[in-house]
Amino acid sequence: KSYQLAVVGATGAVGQQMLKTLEERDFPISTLKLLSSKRSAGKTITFRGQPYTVEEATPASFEGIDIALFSAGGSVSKALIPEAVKRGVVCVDNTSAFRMDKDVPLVVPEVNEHDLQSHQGVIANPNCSTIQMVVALEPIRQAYGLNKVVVSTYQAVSGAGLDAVEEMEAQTKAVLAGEEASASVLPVSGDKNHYQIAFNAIPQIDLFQENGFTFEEMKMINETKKIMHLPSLEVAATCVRLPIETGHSESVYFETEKSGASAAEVKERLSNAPGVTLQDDPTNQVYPMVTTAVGKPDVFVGRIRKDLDRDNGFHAWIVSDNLLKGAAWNSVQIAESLIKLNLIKKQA
Ligand code: 11C
Repeated sequence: KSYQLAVVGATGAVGQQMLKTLEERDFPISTLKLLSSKRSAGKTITFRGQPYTVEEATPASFEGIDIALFSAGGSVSKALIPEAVKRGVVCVDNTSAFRMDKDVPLVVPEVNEHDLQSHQGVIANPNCSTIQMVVALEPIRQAYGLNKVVVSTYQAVSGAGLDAVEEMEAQTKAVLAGEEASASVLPVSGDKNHYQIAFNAIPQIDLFQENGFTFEEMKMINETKKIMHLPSLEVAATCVRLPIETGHSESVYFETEKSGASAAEVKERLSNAPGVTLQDDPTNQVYPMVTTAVGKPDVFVGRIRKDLDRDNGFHAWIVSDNLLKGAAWNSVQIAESLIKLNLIKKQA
């Protein structure tokens, strides 16, 4: 069986990784439609050796499509996903547009693949920084329960799109040449002030909310509870942007429900967990790093140690490619799970 697939946002940072992942996974595609906003329509992209012209996404684009992967921003998803669903398309949405809707499953296959069963045409792909954290925390929850999570992130610029990556590169060159570095994208294009990311750390990802947390931090908090089905889990997040092109890192403190597990037992659980690669050997300086994680689909976990004061507290360092497991790979994995579970109705 093969499927009529549409990729919306095909020219973006995530869209490009989606196409690469679909090629690598040999995804069963009968016809492929590459769609984008008006701005990027007309570009040519090669897929499996064939040139495709990117078309502007409109409601009519979705006629006859079985599966659509959306990564063209929240407003595109909000406008077009209802139109696609009306036409019988199963949509995997990589934006935050529908993530917290109660009828929309928010899925990381290693954690809650079973939630796909209840989909009504839309499945949301979580935020990148949430995904890598829950992949690492789920095996802990299964073994010991989970009460509390405190995370600080060290996030790459590609999370904010290709414009942000270009801005960082231009600023880096300018600073090294002793010139003024101009900023117009980061920390977030929709806010009043813009700051240099080159040689900097910016403690703002997305807009501030009334409670003092940023939207990125609130995404990590709310999405984690939803994906793990733990509404009363205590979660706090501080999200920081660093001048790294791709690969998010996270320092995570968590408290388990059961006390008494050793760091060695936690490592053992993680070493057998799906989607996790354990890299934890301090005597040989083995730990996860962006430079070794990028380009790979897994979530890399290390630096696991028991808290010095709390018997149920642990610290870990979690790294993953934000464009792969954080976005493109997780979306393609959701599509593969939908096929495996027979949850896509093929259209005539
Ligand atoms: C960032 N995490 O690094 C964001 C990007 O909700 O899917 C992903 C935004 C989202 O800026």
